[in-house]
Amino acid sequence: MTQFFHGIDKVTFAGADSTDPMAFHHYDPDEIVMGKRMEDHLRFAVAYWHSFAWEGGDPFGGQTFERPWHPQDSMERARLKADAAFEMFDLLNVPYFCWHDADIRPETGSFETNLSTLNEITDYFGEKMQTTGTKLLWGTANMFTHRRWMSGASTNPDPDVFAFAAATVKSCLDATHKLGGENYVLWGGREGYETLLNTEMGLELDHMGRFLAMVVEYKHKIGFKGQILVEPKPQEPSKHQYDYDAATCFGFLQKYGLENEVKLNLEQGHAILAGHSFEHEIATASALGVLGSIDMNRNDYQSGWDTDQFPNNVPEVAMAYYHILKNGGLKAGGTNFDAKLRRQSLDAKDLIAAHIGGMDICARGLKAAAAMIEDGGLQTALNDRYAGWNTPEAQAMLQSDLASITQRVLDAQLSPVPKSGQQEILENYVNRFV
Ligand code: XLS
Ligand code: NI
Ligand code: NI
Repeated sequence: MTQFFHGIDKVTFAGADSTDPMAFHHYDPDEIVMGKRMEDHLRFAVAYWHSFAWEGGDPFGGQTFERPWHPQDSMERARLKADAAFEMFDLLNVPYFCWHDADIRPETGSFETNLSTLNEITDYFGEKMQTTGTKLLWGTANMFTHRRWMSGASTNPDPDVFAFAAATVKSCLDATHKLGGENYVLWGGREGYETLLNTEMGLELDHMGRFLAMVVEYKHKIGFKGQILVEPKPQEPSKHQYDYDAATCFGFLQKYGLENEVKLNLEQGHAILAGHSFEHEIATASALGVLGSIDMNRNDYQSGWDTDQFPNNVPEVAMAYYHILKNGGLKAGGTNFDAKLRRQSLDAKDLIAAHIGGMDICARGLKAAAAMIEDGGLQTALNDRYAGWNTPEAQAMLQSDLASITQRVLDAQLSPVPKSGQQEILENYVNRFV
């Protein structure tokens, strides 16, 4: 046991009636939901960056957290951080984790040194994964913090930065592959622009498309079987980001012929920033066949920032999982808590409690979603609403043309009668489950 988590016991399922703040009340990994263990539905992952690398700063103040592995400038402290991280995965019995290269090794500014420390620390992870059984949901490259990325990574006007980005993603994909990662994520926080006055947008999009194609080519070359995922976000840190939302990303993938190779990692907070609900983004990705994985962290509805908070709203989470279950579940994806503590939450206990809360909220949401699926009320209402499309005339119309359809409207003297959309009735229905 590290000193950091000293005195904190393994978190267990104590049931809904328990008042123990350090126990699960709803998340029981072995509970069967729709024929599958809850753990296998939710596939929880801890985000290394927010939980272990973030130091508690905000735009007005610096570090508030004092961790024994701060400052994060040596391999010795990188290993200490890993010891604490793996201890927490074990305390929470969380099956997965995710990392950026920059979270796990010190930044030296030299590609060569960063590469060797990345390889060294991921070997260390490999040993720990063997003993704890924790798996890697996804790896990714941080191509937004260091000043070299300030004008973009693959969309940078400087080809040397494109090269640096290519080498960086190669190294992170190699490390993800080595650790048996099940996905690889690309989030382009700086792939966008601040002003069109200095931006050649078409060129940048072409470079980003070619870059992603190279990632896919390399994945096949090394035999990486995981999914390649792009994470949409409309802005922050860039004023305008090219991967605005699920629909925009799909259009981009199609333009560059990658829609069958790349799926999406959707984040609730990013959906909110884009002016959508999380279920809108999930349903859009499902409809377009690109639902990959989720980052289950919310924003604050008043501040308008990407505040990365742990989920705390069961009805919202329930509708997200409803659409996920309707799509056949998360498959190779998972539920990653890309969420951080509030900067006043200083203690190790706060970090554990945050994950307990997030996991419990997701468990409640999943169970409510499964109950709605099993009851079938929403599906019956949808079937009724679209029943007209089951008739042979309606199906034939889709194979027909405007002139013949017009003739049928005239011949049959069609006069459509509006029907209620029953929104309130359906909202009341959902309220029975959440
Ligand atoms: C930032 C993103 C980031 C990605 C991984 O807003 O959510 O954390 O998930 O780079
Ligand atoms: Ni985010
Ligand atoms: Ni994210």
